[in-house]
Amino acid sequence: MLRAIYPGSFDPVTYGHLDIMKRSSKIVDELVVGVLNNNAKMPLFSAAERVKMLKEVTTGFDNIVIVPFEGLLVDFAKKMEAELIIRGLRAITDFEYELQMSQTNHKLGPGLETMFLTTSIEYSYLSSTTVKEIAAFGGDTSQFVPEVVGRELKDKMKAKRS
Ligand code: COD
Repeated sequence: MLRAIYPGSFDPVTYGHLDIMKRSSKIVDELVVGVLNNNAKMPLFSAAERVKMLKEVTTGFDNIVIVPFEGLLVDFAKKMEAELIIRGLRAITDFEYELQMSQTNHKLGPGLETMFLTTSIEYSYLSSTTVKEIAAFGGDTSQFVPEVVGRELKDKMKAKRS
């Protein structure tokens, strides 16, 4: 049984993340989407809100589970009995950070491998940061995030303004 972790902030989940989830869930037996719970990163959405959105957008995928985590990724991987970390690569700008992270995780957790899936061309430009900026200025995010996430973004931005 091959269990992998796809870790991230998912603040919020975009179609780019979903594409990586769908593709990697076909490769492994179980995909654990690990949602970082770290307020020091000042996320727009709480971990509970991000988990809720992720659960809604992955209904129908019976081998994807959504689990929040705190602390080191290697400890979470050990706890979940996962042997593989999945990460997405968009552009060369992602590479340096991803390489450093995968090598550090390999040192901290011997035997823990990282597998990279290159972004699908239609999502190569897409990031949660851009989506948040569009939403902050009242723009339409429907091309970038599922409907439920778009609604949550609108509500969050409205609440921030009031
Ligand atoms: N297309 C394809 N892939 C994409 C796209 C897209 N459009 N957008 C994002 N992705 C990929 C990213 O490249 C990444 O692989 C993944 O989706 C998640 O992205 P984010 O931005 O939501 O998540 P990150 O990069 O902020 O996640 C960082 C972690 C939470 C994994 C990291 O901070 C971590 O492991 N923290 C725990 C502490 C720890 O162990 N630190 C030591 C590690 S060296």
